[in-house]
Amino acid sequence: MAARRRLLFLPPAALLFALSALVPSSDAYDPLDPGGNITIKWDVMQWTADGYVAVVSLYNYQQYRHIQPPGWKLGWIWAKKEIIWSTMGGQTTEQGDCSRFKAAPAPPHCCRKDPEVVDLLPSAPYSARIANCCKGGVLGSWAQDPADAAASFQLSVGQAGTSSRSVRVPLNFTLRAPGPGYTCGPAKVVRPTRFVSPDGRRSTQALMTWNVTCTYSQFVAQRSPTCCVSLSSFYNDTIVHCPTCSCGCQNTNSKTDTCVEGDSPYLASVVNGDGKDSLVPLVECTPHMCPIRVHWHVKVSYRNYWRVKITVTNFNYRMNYSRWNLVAQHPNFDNLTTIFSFNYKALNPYGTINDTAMLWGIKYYNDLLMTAGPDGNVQSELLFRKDAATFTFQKGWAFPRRVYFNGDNCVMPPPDAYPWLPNASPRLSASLLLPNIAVWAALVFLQLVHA
Ligand SMILES: *[C@@H]1O[C@H](CO)[C@@H](O)[C@H](O)[C@H]1NC(C)=O
Ligand SMILES: *[C@@H]1O[C@H](CO)[C@@H](O)[C@H](O)[C@H]1NC(C)=O
Ligand SMILES: *[C@@H]1O[C@H](CO)[C@@H](O)[C@H](O)[C@H]1NC(C)=O
Ligand SMILES: *[C@@H]1O[C@H](CO)[C@@H](O)[C@H](O)[C@H]1NC(C)=O
Ligand SMILES: *[C@@H]1O[C@H](CO)[C@@H](O)[C@H](O)[C@H]1NC(C)=O
Ligand SMILES: *[C@@H]1O[C@H](CO)[C@@H](O)[C@H](O)[C@H]1NC(C)=O
Ligand SMILES: CC(=O)N[C@H]1CO[C@H](CO)[C@@H](O)[C@@H]1O
Repeated sequence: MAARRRLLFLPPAALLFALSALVPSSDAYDPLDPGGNITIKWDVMQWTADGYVAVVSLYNYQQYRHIQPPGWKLGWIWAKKEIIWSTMGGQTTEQGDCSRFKAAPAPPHCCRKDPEVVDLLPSAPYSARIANCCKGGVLGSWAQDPADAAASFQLSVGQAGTSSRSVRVPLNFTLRAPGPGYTCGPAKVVRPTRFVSPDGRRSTQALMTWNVTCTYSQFVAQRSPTCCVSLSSFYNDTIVHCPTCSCGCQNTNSKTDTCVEGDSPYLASVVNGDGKDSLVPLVECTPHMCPIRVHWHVKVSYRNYWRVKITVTNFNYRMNYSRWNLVAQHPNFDNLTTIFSFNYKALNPYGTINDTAMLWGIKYYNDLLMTAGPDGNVQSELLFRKDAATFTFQKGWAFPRRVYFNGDNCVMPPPDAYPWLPNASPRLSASLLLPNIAVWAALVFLQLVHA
């Protein structure tokens, strides 16, 4: 009964999405950003006495998924016995065992079979930099920060042979951001890149280029959800809270392990204590236990317009979300008229329906979502033009179909819990429809019997 009511209540599009969300998938396909990937490009720039110098670049082609501090880590496995003599703009996390190079004038930078490179910090000295480096591993998203969506470092690789015929592309690339989530394909040798000088008067060419494509999946990240959605409206006093245990449950035995009470006298010591720099969220105790809550409030209905207020609240004591972003899907985004205090970009992955919007903070104003507490929220209002053919407050139409925060899908309340219009309850429509279904089924049955 409950399941049927839920299905009747869903609009067809939402039903499809709800069904697709039920099927766990390990592939990294994101319907709102179908082409999203991070491409890693190796350009072999010159041969050296025993190897080559390569510039490695990361391009974040994802519309709304960025990499926050402490940044990306790129690893691979050498195909032969390569070593890294030196780096610029990045460094490996470990040197490894370089004892077989005792005779070398300077020890190699890294002798591991499986090196892992991190970006240098913005404070890196000039002599260690190359173009596009040294952002502390932060990579902007394509829609939000296209100018900051690329990063590069340079490697001087030894023992790889001295001609293109003996170079072997590295294997098994891994990209961590810095945790799991990305899966990288094999390196593919592509046409060497051409570089045009700034004045456009000369072009140079890499000797060899190979590309690797990495895609993200929340499933691979094996993360519990990180955000949830709550709803309210002017036409119904009920606030529909985030579903209980959206992102985890409070462990009643040892509360301090999983969350802290906002008014706890130990708050400061817990926040600054062990694990201060940990990536594991330390959240305020709530029934939903999510680090982030997105609240969608249907605020006013005018004659030709209607207004929504969005509030994003941070419950995580350990994280300032810099350059946060939100993706929301609602059929009325094709007639968004005004948006206050957030940036907006229509995402139109399929070229026709633009019912999906990306929202993010205005630089230096609200692009930093502060840690849990009185300042830990950002807000905006959206004004939509009513389209007489589709607009309705019934059946939860005014609420979003799905919401992402920083690229992760947020847990929505079940559709049959959405605030109802007075005198237009889903129970009513269900009870009106059910007898019809029963009558129809009886007719079909009778026809079968009589045939
Ligand atoms: C990666 O993204 C770029 C830009 O959207 C796209 O052109 C390319 O086809 C994508 N690569 C793969 C393997 O999906
Ligand atoms: C590289 O990955 C493949 C397939 O995932 C695996 O079979 C192989 O053992 C890996 N190679 C190394 C050296 O780890
Ligand atoms: C390789 O990656 C670069 C950088 O993203 C891109 O411009 C180029 O088109 C890619 N080449 C192929 C064949 O995918
Ligand atoms: C968050 O940002 C504020 C102001 O920039 C800073 O004082 C605070 O230490 C930061 N907190 C964390 C956990 O990074
Ligand atoms: C819908 O998409 C089209 C094409 O991408 C764009 O020109 C238009 O501004 C979008 N509409 C709104 C309200 O953003
Ligand atoms: C408001 O919506 C809730 C469901 O979220 C429902 O239980 C309640 O009856 C509604 N109130 C009115 C006045 O319709
Ligand atoms: C009421 C109204 O203006 N509706 C418009 C919403 O947007 C679509 C597509 O942009 C138009 O065709 C409608 O006229």
